[in-house]
Amino acid sequence: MTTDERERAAEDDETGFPRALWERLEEHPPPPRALFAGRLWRSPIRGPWLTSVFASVLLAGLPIVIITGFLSYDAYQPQFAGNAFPRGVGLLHFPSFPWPANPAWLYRLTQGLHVAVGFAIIPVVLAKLWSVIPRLFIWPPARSIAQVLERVSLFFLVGGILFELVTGVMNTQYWYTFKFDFYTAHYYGAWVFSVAFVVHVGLKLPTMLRSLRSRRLRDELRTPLAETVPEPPDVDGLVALEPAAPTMSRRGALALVGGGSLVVTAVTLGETLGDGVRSTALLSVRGRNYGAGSGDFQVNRTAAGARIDPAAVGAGWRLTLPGARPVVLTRDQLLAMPQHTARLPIACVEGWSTVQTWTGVRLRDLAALAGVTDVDRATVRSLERSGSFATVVLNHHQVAAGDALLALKVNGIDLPMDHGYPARAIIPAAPGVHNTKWVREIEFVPRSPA
Ligand SMILES: Nc1nc2c(c(=O)[nH]1)N[C@H]1C(S)=C(S)[C@@H](COP(=O)(O)O)O[C@H]1N2
Ligand SMILES: [Mo]
Repeated sequence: MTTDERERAAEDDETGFPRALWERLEEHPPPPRALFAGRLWRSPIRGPWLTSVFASVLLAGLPIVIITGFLSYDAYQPQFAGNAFPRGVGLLHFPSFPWPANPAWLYRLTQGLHVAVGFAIIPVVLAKLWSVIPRLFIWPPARSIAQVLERVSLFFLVGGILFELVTGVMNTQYWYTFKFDFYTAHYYGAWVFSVAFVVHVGLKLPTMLRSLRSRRLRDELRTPLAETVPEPPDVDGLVALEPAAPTMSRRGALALVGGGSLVVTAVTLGETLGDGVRSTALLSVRGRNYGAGSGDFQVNRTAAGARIDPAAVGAGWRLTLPGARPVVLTRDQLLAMPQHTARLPIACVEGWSTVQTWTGVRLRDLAALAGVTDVDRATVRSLERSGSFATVVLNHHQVAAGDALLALKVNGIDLPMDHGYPARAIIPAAPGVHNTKWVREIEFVPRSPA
């Protein structure tokens, strides 16, 4: 459409008769397009304005999900071999930086947002896809190189968001029916989607802004079903050429989608916020209510599940600090060291979190005991010897932080077996996975070898 035509179309919009567009459609009737637009997709409320409203919500929400997602990758500290995540990432390395150790709620916030906003946008994504479905059937399918490129980017955009939402939700539900590794797949999917998203926004932002201006939200919210009429025909073919009678107003559609988001949020957010409100998380697969005891809170994997030999955590258990002069400590010796107490969250990548009161020995005190004053990193090893929890590498912030603990107690009692007895790491601001349970060894690596 030329600028001239667009101006005329805009003028005609005011009177409800977009002559220029009609003329254009009559001059170049694209038969299959008319067929689908007229017979198959007949909703009278589908049109560029409604699409743009959904788009603007996604334009606000998706960057939050994308950024917090990449931050989560960083929080896993993939620059350290041993924190093998995501496995097999070669070229697509997001620049890594040492994840900070404060504020303590950092990962709880970023990952909570990732999962909560990710859930909340699901109804909006579905509505947006519904609103543009006629575009899937435009004819001819390949009119120009530019159009082919746009459609290829749409394939990655739509495929990418659906893949990310489905795998993300499945991960929060412990539903690993897929054969691939969740983290690797979700990470590569994130790159595919993010690039397609940036391209798509670049191509469509002007259309979105123009379409948003074509109607006033306030007026739409006042328009009942009886007065709902289609938007003027558009060059993109979203508006039905033979619209059916309306069964829902635009404000009804917005309320339906918004209500859907609220319901999804209401049944998932409790798990993210944790503790007091957890019982509201109807979609939680982890149990909504724990007992009132000091050790009664979310368990990611039980000692039995991790195949921890009860004999290995009895009186014979020792903590080893390897180094130039290795240090071997009993639990009583650890308890005899200065104890520090901190209220810290465990915030899992899966979106749940819980805040508890932990007591134990500061990691930096253990480093000093091992003779390492200028710590570069520390490798924490578990009695659990296989799988991704066997070793975790912590950066220098995470060792130096005053609240970074080898915890021996929680809420005033000895750690329960399932929470990592005899000792577990509790690292402020870190993802839950870095809070290694059933620790047997911590190797402090100095910045410059002594
Ligand atoms: N050895 C070991 N440590 C572990 C895990 C594990 O399975 N094995 N799970 C990790 C994960 S993913 C999380 S979120 C927290 C959960 O701690 P909790 O089970 O005490 O709630 O422990 C972390 N430490
Ligand atoms: Mo976790």
